[in-house]
Formats: sequence, C-alpha cells, structure tokens
Amino acid sequence: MKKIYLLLFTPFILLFFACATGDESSSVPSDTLATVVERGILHCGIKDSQPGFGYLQPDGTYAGQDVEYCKAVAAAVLGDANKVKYVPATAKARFEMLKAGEIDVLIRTTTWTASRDASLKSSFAVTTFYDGQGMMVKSDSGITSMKDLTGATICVTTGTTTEQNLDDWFTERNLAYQQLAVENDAGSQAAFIAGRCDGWTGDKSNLAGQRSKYPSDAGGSDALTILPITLSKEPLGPVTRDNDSKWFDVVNWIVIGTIAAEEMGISSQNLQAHIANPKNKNQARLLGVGWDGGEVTDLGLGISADFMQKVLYQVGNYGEIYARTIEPIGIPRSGSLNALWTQGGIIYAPPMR
Ligand SMILES: N[C@@H](CCC(=O)N[C@@H](CS)C(=O)NCC(=O)O)C(=O)O
Repeated sequence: MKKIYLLLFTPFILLFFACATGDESSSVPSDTLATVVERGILHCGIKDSQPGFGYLQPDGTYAGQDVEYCKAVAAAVLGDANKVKYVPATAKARFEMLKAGEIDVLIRTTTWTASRDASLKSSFAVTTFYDGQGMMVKSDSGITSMKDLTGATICVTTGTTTEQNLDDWFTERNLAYQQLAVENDAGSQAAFIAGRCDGWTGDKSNLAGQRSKYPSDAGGSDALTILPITLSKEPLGPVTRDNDSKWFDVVNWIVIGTIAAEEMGISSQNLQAHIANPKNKNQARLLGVGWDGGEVTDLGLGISADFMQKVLYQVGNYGEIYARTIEPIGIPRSGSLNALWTQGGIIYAPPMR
C-alpha cells in the first residue's frame, strides 16, 4: 500500500520542489560574470540623488564615484565603459534588489558592516571611500554641537546605518531626541526646509553633496552648516551577492587595480607609454603586458589579462576618479583617510600578482 502511495505522489513531490526552487534559480545568477558577459550589459545598482557619488544630472546622465566604478567594471568585463544599465536603488530596497538578481553589483554609498556581510547575502569589496556620519543644521539655528540637539527632531533615512548610529549616540548618553524617518534625500530636504527637523544626519559625503545643491530660495549652501563631529565609521564600497566568488574577485580586483595604478603613477594620460615600456614587472602585471619580451601574466580572474588597460584608458585611476567626482563637491582628498597610504591616508592596494 505504502509503495503505491509513493509511486502516485512522487511526481507531485518532485514538481513541488522544482517549482519552489525554480523561481529563484532562474532569475538570480549563480555565475554573475558569465551572465554579464552573455547579456553584454552590466546592471549596476546606484544612487541617483547624491552629487559626487551617484547623481542623475540634468542632462539625463549619471555621475559620481560610484557611477565611475560601474563604468570601470563594464570596461574591464565588457570592454566598454558605456555598457551599463544604471538601476537606482533606494537605501531600503538595495539589498533585496541585489539578492533578487535585479542588479549585478550594488555601488551605492553602502557601508560595510558585519551584519550586512553575514545576514544579507552580500559580500563587500574593498572600500572606495572612507566616510563617517555627520550632522547638518541650519546656519542660523545657533546649534554648534550634538548636545545642542537634545530634545530636537532629526531627519534620517530609513534602511541605513545612519539611523542606528544616531540612536546609539543619543541612547548611550541618555539624551532625548526624535527621529523623523524619511525615504530619501528629497524627503530630507523638504522636511528640513519646512522646519520639521532641526538636524539632518547622513554620511558626511552625502551632507556635503546635499548642501552643495540646497535651493537658493531656501538660502543656498550657506544656509546649512555641517558640524565638525564624526559619529561613526562608514567604509563605502561595492557589494556583490554571496556565494559568487568569481564575480566578487573580478569586482574587487578592478577597484584594487585603480588604486594600484595610482600607486605606480599610471593614469589615463600616460597609459600608452607604460604599456609600450613598463618600468618594472609590477607595472607589466597590472597592465597585462609581457616584461622584457616574456609572457603576459594572467591573474586568473577569468577576464582578459589586459583588463586594467581598458579601465585606465576609459575611466582612469583612483586619484583621477576622485578628482573628477568628489573634489568638486568640496571634500578635499589631501590629508584625509582617502589619500594614498604613501601620503598619510589608508587607500592601499594589495599586490596584483
Ligand atoms: N552609508 C550608509 C547610508 C547610505 C544612505 O543610504 N544614505 C541615505 C542618506 S544618509 C540615502 O541615501 N538616502 C536617500 C535614498 O535612499 O534615496 C548606509 O550604507 O546605510
């Protein structure tokens, strides 16, 4: 009798499991590198409202350091920095979008934390910008320190490390405050202009960007002051899905390659001379050319050995990217954590060999 039941129901049981797992496996690539190469276009999750990092410009194009790293990945993997579909991702939805396969990589001012790394099916590549959380107030508010915000209302975006750090700061000190949760930067700006919050908190890079485009009829950037305090560590960088180490390695070493190039003094401007005549073996390995008539080193990433030539030619090295995107919003690199380690910062490339 038991045998008959088993025979009768086995096809249904198999069908059930096939359907239950089929959905996920069909839309979420397990080999993102192969998927991107086959598709011929990179789906890059970005932010669209933050000057300097991910910003939709009036002409309809995207700009910023995160956007440049999307381009660098497309240049390295597809040979063309323009082969990117930019997918705006909100703070709240970004990890779900990555998990669901709607994007191949998330490059959106995203802070590397232990719980995100472990619980959100994500893997964090090397940091592209060392940030910290700040607090912005109206210049004429008389507020000069965090303590002055006791009992105040503070605008904060949901789904961020920002809201957790803010809460830590006040609760650790037993000070009262109120959060006004907003969905995005436009929401923060509107609430701030309407006087619904006394403080506006976020990554310092974001506050600088928002300040730089504060509407002139609300007083322009001079109407806002960023307090000197830094509330947290916010290492920002690209994120890929867990269990796809081939793709993770590709993304990671592209970023590292831009740093290594700057360390070696190779930029988009002098690239051709270095390709023709690398100064040493390290340069030859980075650029995927032979040294002294010898073989080209393949680093084993599964993309062409000269991928950094494409990145440097079409996008540039870390310093060039920084100068083009972040300097203009008023965050100088010199003397900051984002300077090269040889110049007092912590931007450092492990060996590309
Ligand atoms: N780096 C932080 C904050 C990044 C972030 O999402 N910031 C907020 C503002 S501080 C934001 O982008 N809001 C706008 C939006 O989600 O569109 C994180 O990874 O959680």
